Amino acid sequence: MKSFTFSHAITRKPSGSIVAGLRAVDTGTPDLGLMLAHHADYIVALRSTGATVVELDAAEAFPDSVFVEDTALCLPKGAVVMRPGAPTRLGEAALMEPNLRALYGQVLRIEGADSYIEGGDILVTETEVLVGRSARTNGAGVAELARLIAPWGHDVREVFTPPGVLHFKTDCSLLDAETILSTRRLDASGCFAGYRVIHVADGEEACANTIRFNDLVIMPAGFPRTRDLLVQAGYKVQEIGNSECAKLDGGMSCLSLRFTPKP
Ligand code: CIR
Repeated sequence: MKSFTFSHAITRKPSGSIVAGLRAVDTGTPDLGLMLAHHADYIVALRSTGATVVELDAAEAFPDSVFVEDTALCLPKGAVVMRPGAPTRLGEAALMEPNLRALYGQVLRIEGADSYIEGGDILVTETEVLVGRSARTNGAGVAELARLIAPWGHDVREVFTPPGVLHFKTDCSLLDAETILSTRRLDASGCFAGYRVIHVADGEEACANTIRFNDLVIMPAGFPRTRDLLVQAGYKVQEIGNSECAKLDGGMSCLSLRFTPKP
């Protein structure tokens, strides 16, 4: 099975508390109505590929809970519940766990008191699992993940999220088995040696967080030069409005967990 083909996705509806979501820089309060409309478009796009999309209810107690990707890593043989490094997000992982148990035979958990790791820092390719250390993901978290998933046959490679960038995948995405979409600043670190890399257009770094979901590359709207590059490279591109999530440093990958569960 390819690392970009999925039968399922889990999403969570944005809640009214999203206005209190974490952000590096305040660029304005997100508009819940517009975010809900974009979120609905996102789910339509996922479903258009034939996938089953689980829509979880909004969780008011957790302002950032729409960004479900950070709560778990979903692999073919099982799921691993994360330990988010943002204190306000720690409880989101436990909230996600029963939903994964309902779909997967095996669900493990990052448990070390010193281990922190968020799904946004993890890029799964055909051959390896790249994990970027960041302000949210530390060495202990990476090491614990590596121990947990080694028996499932996964090699973890620790890499580094550029300073000032929220997550590793803020700056990159998997486009197909060999190809990564990346900002120049992340690719310059050398972490993608051996892969084919397509750079986002200069000035369009904010669209590096896209997803390949079955036959679609789902990217944020408003980045026409990168969109054209991807179309010319032969990808089927679907643009989704992301203005409100972008105010909270969120993008296309953050909004779903994507997987094919094994019972
Ligand atoms: C946060 O700072 O945690 C949220 N406002 C954004 C999370 C984005 N998630 C992701 O990139 N996987």
